[in-house]
Amino acid sequence: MTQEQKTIAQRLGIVAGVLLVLIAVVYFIYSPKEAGTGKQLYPTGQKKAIASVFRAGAILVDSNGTGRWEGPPADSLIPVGNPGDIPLTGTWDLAEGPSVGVFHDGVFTLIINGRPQKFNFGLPGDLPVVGDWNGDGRSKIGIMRKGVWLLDLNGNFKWDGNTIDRQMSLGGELGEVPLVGDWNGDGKADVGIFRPSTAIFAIDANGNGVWDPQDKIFPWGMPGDIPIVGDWNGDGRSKIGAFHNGFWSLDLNGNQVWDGVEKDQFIALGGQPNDLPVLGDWNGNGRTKVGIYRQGVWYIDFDGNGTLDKGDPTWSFGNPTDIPMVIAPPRTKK
Ligand SMILES: [Ca+2]
Ligand SMILES: [Ca+2]
Ligand SMILES: [Ca+2]
Ligand SMILES: [Ca+2]
Repeated sequence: MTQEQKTIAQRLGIVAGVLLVLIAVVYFIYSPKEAGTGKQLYPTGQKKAIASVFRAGAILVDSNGTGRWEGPPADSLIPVGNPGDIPLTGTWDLAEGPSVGVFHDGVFTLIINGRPQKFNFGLPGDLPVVGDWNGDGRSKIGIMRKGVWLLDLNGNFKWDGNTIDRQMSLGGELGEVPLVGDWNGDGKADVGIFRPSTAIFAIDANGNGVWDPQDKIFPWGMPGDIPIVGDWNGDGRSKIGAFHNGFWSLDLNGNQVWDGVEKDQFIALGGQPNDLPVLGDWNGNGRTKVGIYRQGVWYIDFDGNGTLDKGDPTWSFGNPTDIPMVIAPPRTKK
């Protein structure tokens, strides 16, 4: 090899090296993970519930969990929905993690891999529900229409008929509130209703998608109460409760009977006219705790001792006309 050939070889080597570095840099910036899945709304590996609000045309998420709005990229602003839509949250895609969406007149618009995707499921006037009906870890959609439920059991966001998906009957009176919870703790979401006119709950307690003698119908709270669902004691089963003018009653032991404050829980928290109840596992210890959304301020019982004290933070996230949403990973079987 002559000196000239050596020099050319060296230069070619340098050029090749530089090209490799450039390719690596370009790959790093535009790697499939970054380009394909979009931004995760909820930090990976977390268990704590975080704040979010629906505002006409957008959902804002406190993605970094600081309890205040810092704007993108620390937090997330997702343009989706219109005034009057019903906001939803769920883990539509396991790799993406907890996400959001809206329902309007039989159309679900869900944010999947960072993009809005529309699914026709149900009709105008239906009430949307979200749950992990088959226990695979992913949230699925469904609707309740005057006591008739259509649940997307196989999770393809389409109604495939009641042999592949699930149709069931529970409730039927006007004004009933659909409820979703894992009443029997098997990792699959079950349904129920609250009838505000008479303060009656009815739940598919054995979670078999059929109303049968093992299910439960029982009085709880007072007419006009707002029904709530959570795992108050962290045993893996969802329980019910009721909120009314700042007073909360929780069926802590999950037997569908009020056993007094020794075994169940009574909480006084909130009570101003426009207070909205918010529920979440604020500290990630496996128990659902209560909180109040008041005109954009979140007063949350962070440590779950049933009272607001100095260990409980106050979050400023949202404005007076926003609808609060709590975002967290789906519960899994214990
Ligand atoms: Ca389906
Ligand atoms: Ca269940
Ligand atoms: Ca049943
Ligand atoms: Ca009880």
